Amino acid sequence: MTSLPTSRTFPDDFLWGAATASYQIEGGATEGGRGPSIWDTFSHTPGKTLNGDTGDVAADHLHRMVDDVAMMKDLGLQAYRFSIAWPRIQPTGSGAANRAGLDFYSRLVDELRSHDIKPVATLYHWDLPQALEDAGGWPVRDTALRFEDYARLLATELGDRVDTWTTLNEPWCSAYLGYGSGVHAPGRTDGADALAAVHHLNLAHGLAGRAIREVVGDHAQLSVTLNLHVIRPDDPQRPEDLDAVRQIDALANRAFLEPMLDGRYPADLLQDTAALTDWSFVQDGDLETIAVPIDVLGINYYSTTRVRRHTEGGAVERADGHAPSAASAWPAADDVDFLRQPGPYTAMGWNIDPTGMTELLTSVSATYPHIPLMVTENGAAFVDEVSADGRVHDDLRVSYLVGHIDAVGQAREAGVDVRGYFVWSLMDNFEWAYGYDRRFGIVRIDYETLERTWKDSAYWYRELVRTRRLPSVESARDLS
Ligand code: IFM
Repeated sequence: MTSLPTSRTFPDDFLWGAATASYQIEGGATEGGRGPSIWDTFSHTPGKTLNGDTGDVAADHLHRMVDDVAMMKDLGLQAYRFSIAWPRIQPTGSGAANRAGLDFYSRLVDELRSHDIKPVATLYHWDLPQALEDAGGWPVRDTALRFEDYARLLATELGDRVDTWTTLNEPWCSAYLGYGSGVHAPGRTDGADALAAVHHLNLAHGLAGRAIREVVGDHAQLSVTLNLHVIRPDDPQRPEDLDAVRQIDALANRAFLEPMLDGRYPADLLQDTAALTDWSFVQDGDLETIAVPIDVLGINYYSTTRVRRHTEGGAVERADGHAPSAASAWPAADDVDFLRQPGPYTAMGWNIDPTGMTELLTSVSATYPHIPLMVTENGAAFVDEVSADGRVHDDLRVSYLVGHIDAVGQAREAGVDVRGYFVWSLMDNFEWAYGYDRRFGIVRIDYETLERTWKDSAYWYRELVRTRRLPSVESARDLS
């Protein structure tokens, strides 16, 4: 367990929040005119999720929203990052808005604001309307154009009641896990499609960002959230391994950062993937659109990635887990080994390394010093147990948070402009292909009764937000 000194403090204007996503918590999958999304189809397909779990009920947030917001207030949250289910707003992904869907998010935003909690809305956290997937999904351009319409509808309805508009959450996952390895919905496995999806997600970000700006002007912040990878060479002296780092960095990080922030695709990315695609889906003007100015860049960080160039015959090593290192997700990178790294590990099998957080924030800020950063997700799944005293003593999660939030503090000390931190997640939820088996929440959900129980990490987080000083791991058990 990490027992760090508790001297780390954060300034008053540093924003503390918690994050969730629509399909992971809402439930009510067929209510209020919501259409099916790719995750409904995928999770209802036998063998796709652990135990056949689906988001049909999830944490039932759709029906418990008012109480959940009251709980956020009790936690002292200053901001809440949620996502909007596209198929609640446009059941088939295009056309007029569904009033019941708009009303739900409108009530959520008002409820948050009445409790003085800033709404941070993500437009797309993976629940693509199934009708758009049937028409080709993210590998086709039209999906990005439909996303622009959807963004405009929401900006018009919720406008400046939302503090920050985030276009996409982790387009890496949508493209490479959805269309490359197929471990996420829609479960397709074609490297060329995955790369076309990368571009159309980038384009969707640009089109939606421009539409939001047109509607809300400067009355809200514009953002996007990327799960950037901290990639380490197996042998820092081996040129082949350094080149593998370069290649994976291009696919994982620069494929999104450069078009969005520099208005270009990396030349090495185009070369590395030339056998799969000529990138002719990039049309004139796309890159200017994608480079819509943003106010803040959201960064999600969980663990690090270690790679080795696989030069001769012999066994190829593949690390466990679907993200961030499932090798089959990476187009044109069959000769890159993703190595299991030194522990300790979370219940996802992901290595715990807070130094990666500092390294990531520092390196992004060195390349893009003018863009403020926000940690929009960080947290860990562990096997939680309810103790005889009725509490969940999740020391491992508290320890993870202490290490990583301290690492954010170190980046700030080094001059990085990080403006806030959102823990993933407010509550246990549907962890995609892992169903309800992996618990990331600081609040426990009993999936039988849907009762919410604060874990020690929730009390600990409330104390952090209240005092702006990192409480020790040991103190968490005594907080109430
Ligand atoms: O649960 C996910 C979330 O939806 C996106 N970022 C990573 C989390 C943990 O896997």
